[in-house]
Amino acid sequence: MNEQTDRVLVMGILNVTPDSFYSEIRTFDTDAAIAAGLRMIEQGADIVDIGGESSRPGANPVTTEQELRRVLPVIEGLRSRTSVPLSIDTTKARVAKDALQAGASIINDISALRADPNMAGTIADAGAKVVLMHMQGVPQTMQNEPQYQDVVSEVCDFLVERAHTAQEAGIPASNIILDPGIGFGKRLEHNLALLRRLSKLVSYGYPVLVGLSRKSFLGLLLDLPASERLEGTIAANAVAIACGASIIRVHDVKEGRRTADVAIRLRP
Ligand code: 9MG
Repeated sequence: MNEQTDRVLVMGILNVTPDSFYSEIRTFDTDAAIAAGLRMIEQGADIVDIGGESSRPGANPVTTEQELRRVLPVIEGLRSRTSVPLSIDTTKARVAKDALQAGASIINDISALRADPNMAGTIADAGAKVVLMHMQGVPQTMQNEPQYQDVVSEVCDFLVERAHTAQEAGIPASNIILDPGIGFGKRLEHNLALLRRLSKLVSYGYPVLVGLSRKSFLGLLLDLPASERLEGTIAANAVAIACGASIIRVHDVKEGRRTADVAIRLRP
C-alpha cells in the first residue's frame, strides 16, 4: 500500500450510521455523506473509509440489507466523482463483494476475516486490499474485562497468523495491512503498550494502520469527551508515525494530513 517512506496515508472516517461515537462526523443522509467524503479528499485524505455498521462497544448489529442500503449509494456517489481509493468497513462478505463492484478497493475488516467464511475468498477474487485488525471478543462485550499476559506479543502473533491465513486464501502479502485495533477489547494500559511498542508490529514488514482518532483511551488520559480529544489524537498519531505507522485513520482529515506530513519528517 505505502511502499514509499515519504508519505503516511490518511484514511478519513465516513460513518453512515445513526450511532457513531463521535457525533460531529455522523452522516446518515446519502448526499451529506458524499459531500463529507469529497470534503475529506479536498483536505488531503488518501483513502475514504465508509462504514454502515457501528463497531463501538455495545452497538447493535445491522442486517446485510440495512448495511448495503447505507453504504452502496455513498460508494457509488463518491466513485463517480473521485478516483481516490475507497475502503469499506465491513465484516460481511456480501457487503464487501457489492462494495468492491461499486468501486471500493480496500476491505477494512475489524474481525480480520473471522466473522464470515466467504470474506477471504471474496477479497482474493477481487484482487482487493484488506485491513486485518486485532480485536479481543466482539464489539457488544469487548470492553468487559479484556485480559492479556503480554498484549504486544499476543496482538502481533494474532495478526501474523491472520496474515498467513489471508495468503493461504489467495490474498497476496502486498495487499495486506495490519492494525493493532486500538480500543477493541483493550484497557488503557493495553492501548498505551501497543502504541509505545508499535515498531514491533511494523517489523513484520506489512504496512501498519492505526485507528485511535478521539478514542476513549484519550478521554481517560485527558478526562475529556470525544469532542475535546483532537489534540490528544494529534499527539498519539505523531508517536504512531514516529514508530512506523503507514496509515492513520482519522475523523479530522485536515489535522491528520498536517500531523502526518510533519511527523514523517521527524521519524528517526
Ligand atoms: C471501524 N473501525 C473503528 N476503529 C477502527 C480501527 O482502529 N481500525 C480499523 N481498521 N477500523 C476501525
